[in-house]
Amino acid sequence: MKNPQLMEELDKSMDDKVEKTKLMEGFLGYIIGSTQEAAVLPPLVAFAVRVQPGIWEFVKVHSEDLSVEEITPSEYLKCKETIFDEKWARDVNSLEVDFGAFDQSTPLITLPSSIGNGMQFISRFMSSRLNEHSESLRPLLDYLLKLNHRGQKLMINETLSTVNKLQTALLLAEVFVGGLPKNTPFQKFEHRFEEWGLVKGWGDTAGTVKDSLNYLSEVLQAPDPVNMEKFFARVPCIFNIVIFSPHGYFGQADVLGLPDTGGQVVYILDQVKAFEEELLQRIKQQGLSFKPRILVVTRLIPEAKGTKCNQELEPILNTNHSHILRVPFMTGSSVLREWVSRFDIYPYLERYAQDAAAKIVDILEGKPDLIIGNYTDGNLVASLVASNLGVTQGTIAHALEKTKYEDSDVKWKELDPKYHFSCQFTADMISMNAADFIITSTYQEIAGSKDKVGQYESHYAFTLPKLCRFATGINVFDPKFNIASPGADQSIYFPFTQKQKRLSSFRPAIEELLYSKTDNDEHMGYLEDRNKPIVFSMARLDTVKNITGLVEWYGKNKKLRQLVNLVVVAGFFDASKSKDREEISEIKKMHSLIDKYQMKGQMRWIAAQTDRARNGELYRCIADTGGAFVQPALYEAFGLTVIEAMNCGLPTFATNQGGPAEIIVDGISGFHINPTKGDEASSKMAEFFETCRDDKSYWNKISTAGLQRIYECYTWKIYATKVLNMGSVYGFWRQLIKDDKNIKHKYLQLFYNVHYRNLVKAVPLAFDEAQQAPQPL
Ligand code: UDP
Ligand code: LCN
Repeated sequence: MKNPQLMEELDKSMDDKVEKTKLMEGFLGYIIGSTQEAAVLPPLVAFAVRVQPGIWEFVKVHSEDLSVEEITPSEYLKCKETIFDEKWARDVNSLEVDFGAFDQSTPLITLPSSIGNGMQFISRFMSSRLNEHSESLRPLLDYLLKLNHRGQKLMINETLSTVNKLQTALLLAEVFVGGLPKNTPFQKFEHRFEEWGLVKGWGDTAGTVKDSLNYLSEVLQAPDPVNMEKFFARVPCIFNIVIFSPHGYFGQADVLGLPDTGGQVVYILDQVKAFEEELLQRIKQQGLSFKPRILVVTRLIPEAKGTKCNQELEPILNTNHSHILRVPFMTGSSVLREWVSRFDIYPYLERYAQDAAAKIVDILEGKPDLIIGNYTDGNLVASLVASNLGVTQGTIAHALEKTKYEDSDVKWKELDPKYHFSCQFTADMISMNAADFIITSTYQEIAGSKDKVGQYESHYAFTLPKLCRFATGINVFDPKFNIASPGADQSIYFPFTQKQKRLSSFRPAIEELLYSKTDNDEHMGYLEDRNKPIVFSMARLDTVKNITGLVEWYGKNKKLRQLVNLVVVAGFFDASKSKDREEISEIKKMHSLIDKYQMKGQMRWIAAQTDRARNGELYRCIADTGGAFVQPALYEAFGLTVIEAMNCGLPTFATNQGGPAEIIVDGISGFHINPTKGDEASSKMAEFFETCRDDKSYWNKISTAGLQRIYECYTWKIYATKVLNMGSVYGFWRQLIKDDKNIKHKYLQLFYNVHYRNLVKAVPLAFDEAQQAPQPL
């Protein structure tokens, strides 16, 4: 039973309203109100109570005497499993995994409000670790002694073999550079530095060198988190970054809107640009002349549908040192030629990780310094490669599928033929636990909100009956969690009011796209009254994106239909041309809704749009009509379209399920809508447009507040600084806890080998029509 059912039952069982209010105001009411889920096994009921974000209590209540007993997460999960598979639940030898057992010496955050600030917490903890006794500083010295790039020593050389020697050298050097003009180039005093055992990497001028020396001196004297963070932001330890994103069509043009190809691609391309800029700036400031390299490693798809996904190496536009590297999926000795759904990708990943690692080392002429994974497949591959090469690893979920589909864990068996969640959730567990740090876009992604469980939080204790019970999957209080929100490319998504920057060359095409009266491959339906504002939405045609939901809400709401037109950009119109199961069913649903609600004349359906620059102008043209953007998803992990629309000054209504709830402050910088309450959502929109009709300034007020929110919280510059600092801090942290890390690593390897590999064997291989069915690997 989920909380709403529980409340309903409570309602039914208590007629007396006063009694009920009394109960709900008391402690028992608080517990029931905070219960997320209850496993009902008469005469027992087991409750999973979420006291605060991240804090759970599990209790068992006996319905006869109302005795309450605290139980462990494992015991709670067993109660839940009993409903699905009693035999397995009772079997003492059922597979139970407790990753928490390996983190005994890892400090955990304790305050829910600090969740997601892992780096600051780690800096504090590292300071106290380095403060413990006279030998505690040795690991920092060892780390610095090993620092090099492609064999060239950095910061210190081997003559500084003790902490005392290092401290003396720093003291001498600091006094020396203090006497130089601030802008004296490092080359001018490089020889002098070498006499003290100090080499390149401290800075490009006397001024920056002095600051770096000082940060380390302070840390060695009495480690403190502020200087620790400042010092690690200066350490030259990241030059080459590898970013994995195997699934979908990863490209720079003609790919957006294709199946499995959306925000993740946009995010990574923008991220790479921001990383490269930040790396160039840092390397210069460090006084070094190395060139950074960034490789985005994806899948090579020979049948590329007119995209460049069949090209092995492609330079990334607007960068000088970054490339897309495409590595094919192999089946035996042949290359898989066709796109394969992200849900069916698992049999290819192990071999892919090996092939990709070899290519990467070849291209970079060595190991990368940081590996970042994206989504389940990219994170698993990143874990395999990072563990193989011994490199710091970060992961990004973009979306955790478990949260998108209700009860997809306990009902995994039902869903497995279609989604292979057994592989996906197990792979997620492996990479979350293997990662040195986890990058998230919002707090809610980790720990939800007061009333809603976070995506990662839902992986704390969960079970896949008959397969594996995760007594501790991942703990959101683990300091590996960090929030670094993405931005939107502001050269593309800028306010509609910046008239001189507007891309007027796109106008005729956009005019055609929105208003022409004919149907073709790119658009269908038409807008009879072009004086009405436009309600606009754009997304992949996935079930969770709920574009069909929005069409239905609009279709049903007469008032809204009178006030505005509807334009949606999503997928395409011919179901027989899609190979994506969800897309096929959504295409069919879309056609039937348009017929059912007779929407011709009021609604325009436009096929997926791949030109980002034109899309930017499209958002602005919608703003010109006095319209709004609607993001109606049943669940949205972050929601890049939300920040794109807001960047263009378009008032935005977005789902309250997931990231958008945090991006938008309801009623101020936009509006929240509840995707499960369509009538309420469409009324809220109608109300907005009525108010705008009566008060011309209201639309501008919301538009301006949306922009303000973006500039304060969602930019790529803030992101790149944070994430590169994470790479540096966690790179040292993993050395500091290497013994514990090794033990967990061995366990993860075992789990991968004996459990995960077996699950993968059950996933059928996709094979091309032109090819023979390939043999299993
Ligand atoms: N997008 C696009 N054309 C489409 C559909 C989507 O260009 O037909 C872009 C959209 O502008 C955004 C990204 O794809 O940049 C979708 O990201 P979001 O985070 O909204 O959702 P995701 O697809 O990642 O789940
Ligand atoms: C995947 C999603 O589903 C979106 O919510 C995100 O905005 C996108 O990735 C980028 O992180």
